Amino acid sequence: MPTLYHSPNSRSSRVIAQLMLMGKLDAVEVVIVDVPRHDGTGCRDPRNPHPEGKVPYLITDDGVGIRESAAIMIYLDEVFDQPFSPKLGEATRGAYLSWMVYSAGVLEPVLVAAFSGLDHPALAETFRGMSEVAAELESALHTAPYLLGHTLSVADILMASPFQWAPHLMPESALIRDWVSRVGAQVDGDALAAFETEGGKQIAAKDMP
Ligand SMILES: N[C@@H](CCC(=O)N[C@@H](CS)C(=O)NCC(=O)O)C(=O)O
Repeated sequence: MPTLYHSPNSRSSRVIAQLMLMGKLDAVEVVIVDVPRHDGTGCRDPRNPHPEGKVPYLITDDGVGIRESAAIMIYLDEVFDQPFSPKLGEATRGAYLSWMVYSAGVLEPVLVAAFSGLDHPALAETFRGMSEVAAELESALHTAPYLLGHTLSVADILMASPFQWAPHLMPESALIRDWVSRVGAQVDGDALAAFETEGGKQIAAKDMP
């Protein structure tokens, strides 16, 4: 069974959301770990094997460590027969891969620059900015409810997640706002909240195996 290192209300929460959507939360061992938080709480957890103590981190059945949310989400979707991604050879496979890599390679740095107030020509030259991100999302969403068309994919779960956690970073766009709500509504919010609360309690009590 793969092992997922997860900290509640963090970037690994989107992997938990994916597992819940797939009905596979029980097929992965989830280890709750602490991480340092921006507000100064939390700390690096010695039990987390991620080379920098980050989450998410996945150890496969073969003992291989996978880092980066996009890689972990692609891997888990594939391990469980791709319920939320186009199969090899399907027309939307390329768009799916584009969104998964765009999330880590463009969206994340652009969001970090935006909320940190960083403005440097090299950042704009390399990644562009929030207006280009908004234009990219809108061009996919103006004809369909999800990024790949009429069905939810892992790309929606990953790309929408920063805006679910930080709605103030969401571009001013009804198309994007409605898509973020639509994606959020697919996940059982109560079950996810209960899971996160339980994980938070374990960390608070340091009641971790
Ligand atoms: N690009 C990575 C980012 C991982 C990341 O920065 N995770 C945060 C949690 S939201 C973390 O573990 N922070 C603890 C630290 O930086 O030590 C991914 O998406 O997997």
